Amino acid sequence: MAIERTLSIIKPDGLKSHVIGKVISRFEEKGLKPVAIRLQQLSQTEAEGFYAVHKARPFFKDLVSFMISGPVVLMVLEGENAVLANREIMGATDPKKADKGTIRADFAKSIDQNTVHGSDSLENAKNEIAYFFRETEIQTYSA
Ligand code: IDP
Repeated sequence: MAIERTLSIIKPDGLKSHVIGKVISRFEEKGLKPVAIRLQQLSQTEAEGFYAVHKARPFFKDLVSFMISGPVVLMVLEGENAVLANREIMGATDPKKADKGTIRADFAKSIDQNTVHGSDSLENAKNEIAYFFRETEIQTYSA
């Protein structure tokens, strides 16, 4: 089993519905350790850059507006197969299709306000972590 790091974001709806603690507990309970955490208001430029891969999609403008509608929690999660493990804990993009017990099924309102972001590959995780965190902001600690 490989120890990986992945980027997690608790989106503005997660802060407005006061589930930061519950979301982080889901990760910790499944062996994903937060090794960096920051609360941040993203600028439009930061949100557009982060979601640049979706630039041509019809929902891009609304996605960016939503992501800057309030602060987010940026986190680096570390653990065994962290990229896939995080995606499983998050659930499907559309909360209506997400399995029961996943973060999106339990806390998200809609596909465009779906509470969490998680990197979808190890390569993207590396780039997304570097987009928001310097290596010196990421800590290590054992169980
Ligand atoms: P993911 O967050 O599950 O990886 P992506 O396909 O990478 O899903 O899309 C990024 C984000 O864009 C989603 O989390 C969701 O908030 C938004 N999004 C994706 N597809 C749609 C859509 O069809 N309508 C509205 N928003 C969407």
